[in-house]
Amino acid sequence: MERQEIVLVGAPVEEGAGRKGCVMGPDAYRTAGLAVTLEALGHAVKDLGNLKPAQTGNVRAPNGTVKNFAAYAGWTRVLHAQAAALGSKNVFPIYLGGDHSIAAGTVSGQAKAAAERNRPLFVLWLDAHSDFHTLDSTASGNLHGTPLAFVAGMPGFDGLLGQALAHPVTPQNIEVMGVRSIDDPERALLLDQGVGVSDMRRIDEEGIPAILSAFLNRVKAANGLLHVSLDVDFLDPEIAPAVGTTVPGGTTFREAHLVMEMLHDSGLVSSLDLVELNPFLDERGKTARLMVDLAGSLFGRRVFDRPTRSF
Ligand code: NNH
Ligand code: MN
Ligand code: MN
Ligand code: MN
Repeated sequence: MERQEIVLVGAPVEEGAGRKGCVMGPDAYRTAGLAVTLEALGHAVKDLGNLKPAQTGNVRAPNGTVKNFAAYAGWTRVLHAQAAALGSKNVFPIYLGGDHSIAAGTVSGQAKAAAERNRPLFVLWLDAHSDFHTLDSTASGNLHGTPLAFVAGMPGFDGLLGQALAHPVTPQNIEVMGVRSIDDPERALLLDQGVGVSDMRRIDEEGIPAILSAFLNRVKAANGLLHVSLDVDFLDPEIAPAVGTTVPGGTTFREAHLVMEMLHDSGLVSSLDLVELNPFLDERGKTARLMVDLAGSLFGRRVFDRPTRSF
């Protein structure tokens, strides 16, 4: 990968998660050395600091189950505008969450910018969960369980931006990888919409390379841009405890790095979310450091800078 102009955007959001702490996420990535790690790989890094949510005077929750809907709308609006602006420039944005609800704004904004460049946006959603609830189907009311349905254009979300989503991501251009917890209404909707899902069993049986290269080939053939949304709980809780929704049986250290290394080599990734880090639950910063390390692999860290042979 040639030298990239990387822009860091802090989104200290915790209202979408069921427990507090993700508000500290952006600063934990800074403390863990995200910028210096990327600079050491030869990239330029600019940190825009942390955003604040847009004011949403008269936004009302669509039902009594969803929690903190006005905050979700305020963050989605500011992040959508920021991502649409950054997506039209020759920079690589990294959105520092914050819980996964930030992706409603980041992905929809990147999709708008991609549409304006006549490029389809593909999304790789690395997560223990599929986050494909609508505002009607969520039982927990935790809005971090809904952003992927919003960006895929599912109905009922118009209150978020105050208007219908003009540039949804085509559901068939989404791959959800690493899942091991899907609620029944999500499962039905994912199947109905043709979203690609590689659950942990499929990863066990087929391995990361086969699954990921098939997806990347599709992105390349379509001349697409690729947004990667990395939820901490994609990783096994043994190596990444700092998340409020741990699910056993996640990806290993090497599986996760291999995903990032393959993504780097593809040259197709154009934006990234790092989400759900809850530093309050971390063990001496190990999860924050792992997330930074994974970003390092995405931006070109490798053992050899040229092919090796074994004999
Ligand atoms: N599906 C569950 C819900 O909607 C869990 C979502 N939690 C996540 N998603 N951490 O990544 O409440
Ligand atoms: Mn998630
Ligand atoms: Mn447009
Ligand atoms: Mn998750």
